[in-house]
Amino acid sequence: MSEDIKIPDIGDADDVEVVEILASAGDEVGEDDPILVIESDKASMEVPAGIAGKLDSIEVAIGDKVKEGQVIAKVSRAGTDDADSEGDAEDDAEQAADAKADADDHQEHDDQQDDEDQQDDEPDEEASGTETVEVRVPDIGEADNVEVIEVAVKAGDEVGEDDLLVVVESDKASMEIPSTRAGKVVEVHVSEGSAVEEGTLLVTLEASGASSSSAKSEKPKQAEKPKRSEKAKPPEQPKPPEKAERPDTKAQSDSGGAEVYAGPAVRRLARELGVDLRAVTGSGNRGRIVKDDVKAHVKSRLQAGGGAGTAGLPSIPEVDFSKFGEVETQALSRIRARGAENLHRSWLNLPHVTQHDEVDVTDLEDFRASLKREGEERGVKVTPLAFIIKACCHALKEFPTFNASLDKDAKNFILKRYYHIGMAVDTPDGLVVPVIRDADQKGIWALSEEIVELAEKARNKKLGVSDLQGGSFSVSSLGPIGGTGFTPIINAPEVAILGISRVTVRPHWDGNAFVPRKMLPLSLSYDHRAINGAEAGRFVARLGELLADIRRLAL
Ligand code: CAO
Repeated sequence: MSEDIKIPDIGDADDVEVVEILASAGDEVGEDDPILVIESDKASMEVPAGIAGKLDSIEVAIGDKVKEGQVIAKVSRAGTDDADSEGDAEDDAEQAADAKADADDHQEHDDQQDDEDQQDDEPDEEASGTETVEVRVPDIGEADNVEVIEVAVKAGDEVGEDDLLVVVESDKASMEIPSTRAGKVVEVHVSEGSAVEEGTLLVTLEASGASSSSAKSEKPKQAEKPKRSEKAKPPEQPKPPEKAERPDTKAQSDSGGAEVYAGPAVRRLARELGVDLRAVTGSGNRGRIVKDDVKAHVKSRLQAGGGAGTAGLPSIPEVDFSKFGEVETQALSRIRARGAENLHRSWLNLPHVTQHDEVDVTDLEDFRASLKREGEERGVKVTPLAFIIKACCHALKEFPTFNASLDKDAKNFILKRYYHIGMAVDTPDGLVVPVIRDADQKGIWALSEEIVELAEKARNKKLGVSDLQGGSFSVSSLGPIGGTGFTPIINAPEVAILGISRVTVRPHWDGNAFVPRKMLPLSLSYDHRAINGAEAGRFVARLGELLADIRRLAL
């Protein structure tokens, strides 16, 4: 049986706006899970389910005006039968009676408080000149320990009546604390992150238009008299929802001045993600920032990739190089620009480590030389690369996590049962990485043919999309060019790449004498989230064994 979720006691407000809906029909909710966010001109508040169970329906829409007791959703209580429901109904009735009694008590108390305030405030109305006014945390209705999340003023600032001074936030609500008088800020007593409670001194003001020179003595719940004259709650308290129409929002940040219009859940999300809400464009009602805006902001900053200053990185200063000599501006080719984006993304997202080693390929090179005549007859040039790719396939079968990707949350390996090896090719337009499919099933002749074929296609811009997709591991050979080692960047979402440098002849101690051996430098870069150092060391050592004695490739 469905039960109603209702708007709880929200102070003396009777018409507040639904600004965000956080759950939908079918959702399983816990007692404390927020269902929606309501907001008045001064405060926003998450409304929790209050009943754990499955939501049957949401009865309000964004923009609706709601008041205490209004049904906002229907829920089927988790793990109850009808008998329980009856019991619950009785409990509810009792609770409702208690709540009403509480509310009456509060009203009485509030009325008394108002009378006191009225008296306290009377001398102020007669005053003229300047007066020192202390603005304190008002009755915040729930938690006695809330956090200051924004300080909108500093000493020396001139503020108007109702200008925002400080925003405080608890687990469930954020509240703007405005200045109750126009004047000059003498001292700010809190900073962002300060824990405060009812009565904590926030700001001292030199208020204009009053003559008393001594600091106004403050009692908790007493501050300056507002313009309103009707009797209700102590007027100095920033109100919980009071009226639905939201006038100009002045949630200014301490350093900016740009307006921030967002609820507690959004502010919390922004803080968790390190997002400055002043930079976020709100898509909600009247420009209110909603969670999706924060997420879209983060996404666009990440997608900006190479853009200066992204993701909180310090930006590289723009320099006018023409001050130092003649310059020419040349656009990056499309391939180079796309490559730059991919490389940057991989470099930023994957913790790269590179394992260097040297492999004795003397026997491999002798064997390769022996194939020269046959190769000429076949019209195929055999380079070390074909053997290296073959050896990689063997090693990848023995070390499956190298032929894998991590899933989005880096919680699972996606192990690939195919061995499609990407091969970095240097072209005049930039680097491309065509893929040799099922390289493990191909012999040295077939691999050699395909290496030449793909390199030619790459240089003649003849590669199709399918030639560039599906790689599970990559090899980047700078052997023909030179070098003793380098740090290749992983072709994400792959988790490893093997860099090859130039073979050189080196003296090797064979136990009796130094003998000349051909040594091939290997540089394996790996994603340290997926692969640890010992595994990388073993993988490279195994590659060394296979390349040092290529008969093992036949085993
Ligand atoms: N050490 C010494 N000589 C080597 C060698 C090595 N590790 N690897 C290849 N060579 C030799 C070849 O045997 C060949 O010599 P011969 O003509 O005398 O037989 C010569 O160098 C040229 O080889 P190649 O370039 O024609 O063929 P390849 O199979 O070695 O490489 C390809 C093909 C496409 C990978 C390569 O041409 C290429 O573009 N490499 C650049 C890749 C790159 O830019 N990587 C950096 C990316 S950043 O991570």
